[in-house]
Amino acid sequence: LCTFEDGGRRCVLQDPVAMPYASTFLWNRRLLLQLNGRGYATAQFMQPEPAKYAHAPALEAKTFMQPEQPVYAHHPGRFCYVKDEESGQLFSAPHAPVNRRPDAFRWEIEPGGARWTVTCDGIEVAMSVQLPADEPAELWTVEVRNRSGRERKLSLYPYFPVGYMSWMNQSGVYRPDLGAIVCSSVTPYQKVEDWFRQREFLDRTVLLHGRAPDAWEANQAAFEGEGGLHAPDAIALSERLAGRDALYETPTAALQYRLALDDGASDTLRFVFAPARDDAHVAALRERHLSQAGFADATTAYAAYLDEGRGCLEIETPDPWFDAFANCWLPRQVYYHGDSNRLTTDPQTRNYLQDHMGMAFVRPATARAAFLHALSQQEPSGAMPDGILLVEGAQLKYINQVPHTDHCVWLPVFLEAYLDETGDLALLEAEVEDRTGARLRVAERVDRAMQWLLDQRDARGLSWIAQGDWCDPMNMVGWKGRGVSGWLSLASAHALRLWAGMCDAGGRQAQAARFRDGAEAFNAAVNAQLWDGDWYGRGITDDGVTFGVRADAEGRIYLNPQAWAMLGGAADDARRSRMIAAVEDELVSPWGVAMLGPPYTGMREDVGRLTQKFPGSAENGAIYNHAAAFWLHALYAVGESDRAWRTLRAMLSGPDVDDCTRRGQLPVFVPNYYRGAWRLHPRTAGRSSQLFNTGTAAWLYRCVIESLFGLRGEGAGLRIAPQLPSHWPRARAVRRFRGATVEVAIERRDNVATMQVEVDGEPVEDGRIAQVAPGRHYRVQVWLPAVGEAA
Ligand code: CEZ
Repeated sequence: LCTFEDGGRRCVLQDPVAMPYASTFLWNRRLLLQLNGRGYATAQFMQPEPAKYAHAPALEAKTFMQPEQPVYAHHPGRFCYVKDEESGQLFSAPHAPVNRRPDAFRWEIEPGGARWTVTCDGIEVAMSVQLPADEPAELWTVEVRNRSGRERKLSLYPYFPVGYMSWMNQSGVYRPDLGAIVCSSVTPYQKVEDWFRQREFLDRTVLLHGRAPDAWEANQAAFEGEGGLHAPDAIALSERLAGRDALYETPTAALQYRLALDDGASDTLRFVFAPARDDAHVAALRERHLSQAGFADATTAYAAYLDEGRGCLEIETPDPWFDAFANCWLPRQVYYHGDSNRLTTDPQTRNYLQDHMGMAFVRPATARAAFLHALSQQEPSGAMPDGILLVEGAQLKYINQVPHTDHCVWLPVFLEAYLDETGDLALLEAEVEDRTGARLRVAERVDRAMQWLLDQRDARGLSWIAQGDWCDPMNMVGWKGRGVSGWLSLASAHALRLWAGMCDAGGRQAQAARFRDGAEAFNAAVNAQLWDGDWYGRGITDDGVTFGVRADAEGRIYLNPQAWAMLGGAADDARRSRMIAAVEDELVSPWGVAMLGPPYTGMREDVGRLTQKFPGSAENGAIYNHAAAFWLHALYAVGESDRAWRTLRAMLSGPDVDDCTRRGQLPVFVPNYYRGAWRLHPRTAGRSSQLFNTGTAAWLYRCVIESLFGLRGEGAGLRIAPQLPSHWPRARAVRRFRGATVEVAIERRDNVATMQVEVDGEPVEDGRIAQVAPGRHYRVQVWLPAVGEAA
């Protein structure tokens, strides 16, 4: 059903219906394109806010990429109909809209593109897409080959629906002078000031062709007629598309090529599908891209772009799917987040800092710049804003207008990873000017942020939650100003302890002591107020009700407080084992660890919007991978390697076919959630959100590098302490670290009581390369105790 090829760099799905929503995504800095195997697509581009150029027939959400997007016949997509001129038989590639069962189907997903090869009645159609490195445009190739053993007369109809563009003004027309179907619109607006922003918009959607077609259609209704998309009248009832325009009617872009192919003969067509501003822009698109050389240039440029984000680790383990994911797809997803900032102009501060925590392992200079940029938007109070504005004129929108109180936590969390990876202590001394003109060193700014966390405590010593913390939709625990977050109190303790450690290292003992005391106070408060016997409660509402505790029928246990109590030192050994046991009992499923349980089945007004989400979806008890990744990180922190491995591997589908079809997820990205609620809704449990925007990627990559393979920066050196699952007899890795290459072989061996590390043949007592020299190549051998003898 689904396999990896080319050393894991190509993922292939062999069936168009078994995983109908399985998807991949492509991006550049200005365009995001999610494609599913059947050809449906969801895209957005930046101008500078996210905008659409292919629309659904009805209104669609534009705030962020939506989870589990359904598709329907008119869903945007990129298709090619094929008609046998003699028999009238019809099929379409990739699969929709005709949905005819193909004789062969292959969807190949690669880091830089996707390609479908579909065969029906001896006609093979290969459709592929790639992107330019830095321009909103899709470059499509359609190749048709006659493998039927006889001569064939065919019509090929690339069909790129454009959908309902605008209620103010929309139209479509074929422009022979531009070699394109040009669909024009005016982005709707009402406020006069919007016009001056919008007049630069790319309000056209164009389908440019390399070779001139025999016929075309720009009118959606005329194209479909009574036959609908499965057998459009324009194709089924006539020899030629009729060449109609759309005049304040829904436009479309359909072309027709009439081909006579001898047996074995083939033909190749190229197209560009893109938003455009005006004629000159359309002409420039043609000029730049529409040739074999233009496409080849784009391939090279995009490959170079991807190469900048190739990550710092190559591994070989007994699990080839995991290898493919960790070597290629995971760093790619981390890079996507860090380089595009999820294609928003005001990323949530916590997302921005965590995404760039991941970027520290991929392109540290970008991570550094992002951290400084975030700090330049710190409030004079020390608070961090809800979102970080990335471009001139950007505004805090949507969720960023809702006050959340956790943003400061992510500063030391970022710094820990970044400094371990780079050793760049100079960052702490860099000066950052804020909007008031105040210039402070990074260290002083983080001091202030930590002080802000300390200040935002109630009389019990717990953190106010306002309208949310890490959990976005937990908006009604504290909106009246009294409710507190147990998780945030624990996370603050962790952040303070991390920062205290960095203060120590920088010779700032007084600050270190102050923050360490603060952390202890947080932990003591949580231990006094929120320990529920077997786990920590999630918080206390405005009305003084503790929730996330055994007494709750729904939302009885939340994962995050347990994870962060382990990270931040609140839980002693006894509590830790009780918590781990409780998480096993209540939250662990075959698809990973759920974020809370049992899911809420109705609104709880003192918890908020999260309880209204569908049970088992998103924050309401899904296997929310971002939260599971915190848990993973915590498990590694306390040496729970086997449990950690199970948590980690459950984030990834396959290779088991049932697992793949149930999740519907290809192992080419980690989705933000898999459905939970396996007791309430067993039928849908495990199903992927198909949402590739997630803080999971950064944490997962960090855990693989620093914990599973145990190759973590420490001061001027590299600490080597792999935590392989006990059923792995061996594994290998190549780690790029501060300009050096470290080649690692890990093996279990009888008669070894504790881990032993040799560097270039010499035993190293503390498992550490003390001073890593750039340019050097190290050979590391790690011996682990054979299973059962682990010390
Ligand atoms: O967004 C994510 C946020 O981007 O949800 C996480 C949070 O930590 C991230 O910062 C957990 O709450 O509004 C909502 O209800 C949702 O919570 C979304 O905003 C959610 C989506 O999954 C978007 O990716």
